[in-house]
Amino acid sequence: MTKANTGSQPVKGKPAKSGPEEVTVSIGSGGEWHQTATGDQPALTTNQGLPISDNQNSLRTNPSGPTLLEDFILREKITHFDHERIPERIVHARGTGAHGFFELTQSLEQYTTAKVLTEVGEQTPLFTRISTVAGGSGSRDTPRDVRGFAVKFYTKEGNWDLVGNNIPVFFIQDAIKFPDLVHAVKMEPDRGFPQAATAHDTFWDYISLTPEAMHMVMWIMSDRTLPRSLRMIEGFGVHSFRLVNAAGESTFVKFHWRPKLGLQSTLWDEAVKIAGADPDFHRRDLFEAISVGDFPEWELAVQLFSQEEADAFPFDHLDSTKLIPEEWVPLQVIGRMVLNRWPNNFFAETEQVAFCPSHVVPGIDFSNDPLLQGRLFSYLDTQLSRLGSANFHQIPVNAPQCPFANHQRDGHMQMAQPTGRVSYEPNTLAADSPREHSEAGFYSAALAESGVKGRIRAESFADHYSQARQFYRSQSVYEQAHIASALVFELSKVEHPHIREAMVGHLRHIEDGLAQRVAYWLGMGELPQAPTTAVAVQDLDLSPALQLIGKMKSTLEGREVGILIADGSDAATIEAVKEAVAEAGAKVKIIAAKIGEAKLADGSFSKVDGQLAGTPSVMFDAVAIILSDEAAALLGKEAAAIDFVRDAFGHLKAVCVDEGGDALLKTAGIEADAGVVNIDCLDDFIAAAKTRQWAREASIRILA
Ligand code: HDD
Repeated sequence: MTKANTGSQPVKGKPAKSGPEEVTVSIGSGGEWHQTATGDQPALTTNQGLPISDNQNSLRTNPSGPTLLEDFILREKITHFDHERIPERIVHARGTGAHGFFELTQSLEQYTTAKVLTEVGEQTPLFTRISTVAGGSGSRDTPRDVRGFAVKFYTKEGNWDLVGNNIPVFFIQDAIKFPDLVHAVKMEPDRGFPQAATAHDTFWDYISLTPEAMHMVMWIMSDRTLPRSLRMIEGFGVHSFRLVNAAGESTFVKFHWRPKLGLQSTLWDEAVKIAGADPDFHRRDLFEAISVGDFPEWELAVQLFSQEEADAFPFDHLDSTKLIPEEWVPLQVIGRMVLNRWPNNFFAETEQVAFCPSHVVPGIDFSNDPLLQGRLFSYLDTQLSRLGSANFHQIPVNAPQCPFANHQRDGHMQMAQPTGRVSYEPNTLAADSPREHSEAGFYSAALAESGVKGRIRAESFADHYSQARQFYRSQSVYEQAHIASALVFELSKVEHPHIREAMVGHLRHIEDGLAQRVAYWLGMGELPQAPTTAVAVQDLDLSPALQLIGKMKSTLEGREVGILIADGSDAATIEAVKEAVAEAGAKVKIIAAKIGEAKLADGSFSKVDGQLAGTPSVMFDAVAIILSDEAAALLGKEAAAIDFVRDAFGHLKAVCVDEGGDALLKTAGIEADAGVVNIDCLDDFIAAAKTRQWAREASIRILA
């Protein structure tokens, strides 16, 4: 055995080596554990490769003496630790990423030369990072917020980054406004709060002075910003991009990601409670799905349109505060994305991945959207300060997976070791050095540009309300009510009455009924004046495709059902629910007040997956309550059990009960409705569990 320091004196000098090679664990003088490497294990070393004999005690002269500056091992370890953090992203700091692939199912050869969009059946590796926007990297997963949806395709022709959001429009029309928008939404600089929230004065002050944001305001106040799972959100490239074909002709394109599992959101109260119960709710969900091989999948769809078609739209296709309704330009599905591998290391990959909208491949080009044009600069710039080096493309998650070569050299943290004396082009001295490629190379779409230089906003960008109105009016009554409640919540947190009034003024252009609702609950006497508009607000045709409820799938796939049990619950009933739920494609968790096992009525035991207080019903899409009469009486006195059923009911979930479950519901004061199903009608429960009980909402919330 390796000599261990088991005595009261610290080891001084080298211990004598003896005995076979095996792991030795011993307690040192400070009471800490030492683990000594065997022949099979690598030695712990410094960054210079020096084996370390003691990783627990620093170098000192005697047991009560000072630590020596000479201790280079201590200094190296602490110095590295002190520098472990890099600046977090100014926005989108909290994100979750995974590897996967894109498979093209329909060629766009007619429109583009990009191989990733023309080679049907090819699988292009990719890395996707989904994020919240406002919160810091340590904030929670479920604030009301836009979700970033960034995909890096490692194509054969270089990296293509499609850096979008789960909302198809944006707050502002010109990138020069972005720093102000972000400063307004982030925590207020004098007080350092609120974290990950828009419900504060500076955000709404800025928004109230930015009428172009009103369309986006409708989206962010809708349940789109409260996703149930990252696997259940859409993604949008937002801007009009260009596809360029072999003849040099270009077509405008908008990119859409559509989740295979359909859209699904939580309710506000649910999202708030999830944040407390599991701040990593979305990250854990994605991690767990990928670990069990239930790979998240999205369709990639495109909207294609010509300049002539764009000219006929009643808005400007270069304005990122506008979308093109699916009913006008239908979506064509061209491929699918599957996320099938969790990163080996969060920091190395998810944190260091660097997306830039300027990363395109031949055949994909930009439009003159002034928001996009500014983004083309911003991302490269931010990566330089965030990752600290112009060589950030050498970090494995950022490196192209196709050959790449140029004459850029040196710089901070250079990893490559180019050989030879030539680092310039053209040259005559290195015949095999990289050259321009006239065929494979990237060409910008050949467009004629002319005009008078100036700080210009196109007149065609002037209509700020018509699409906001179209969005609001296209929603179901429940969704409209949620938008109104969200606005009331947010504006109720605003301390300055003039900001609230300005916002309600804007709402009047969207829908007077909405303005009235919000004004009422904000306790405003009279409706404030609507601001003057540069152009008349139009009544565009409604677009049902903008609804969230309309895009939810009636399914239990990818969902989870919680079964609340206790000692004495009926084994056969539990088994029947488990089977039916599993058959419908959902996961099941057994919840009880006591962790470990529950002894069932027939003497058998059921494993318990979650403790009641730590696994509230907000974690599930539907619940079953299966209890003996005694257990129901006991749990009737337990707040966590009452909350479990009240929240499930209040969050419009299907609830399946046996007699004991029914008794608990009664104790909780719940009046059963069509979504509360007796265990005898298990099929009805499964059908109800596949959706939310929207009709219930009017009985538990004021929707007017
Ligand atoms: Fe941005 C990050 C999406 C406008 C400047 N943005 C960032 C990320 C996403 C978006 C998904 C996170 C990428 C990741 O996971 O690392 N941003 C958008 C969308 C926009 C948009 C869809 C409008 C259509 N962004 C926008 C503008 C600017 C920026 C107008 C600046 C002029 N965005 C940034 C940034 C970030 C960023 C500061 C922060 C971290 C980063 O880039 O890598 O450069």
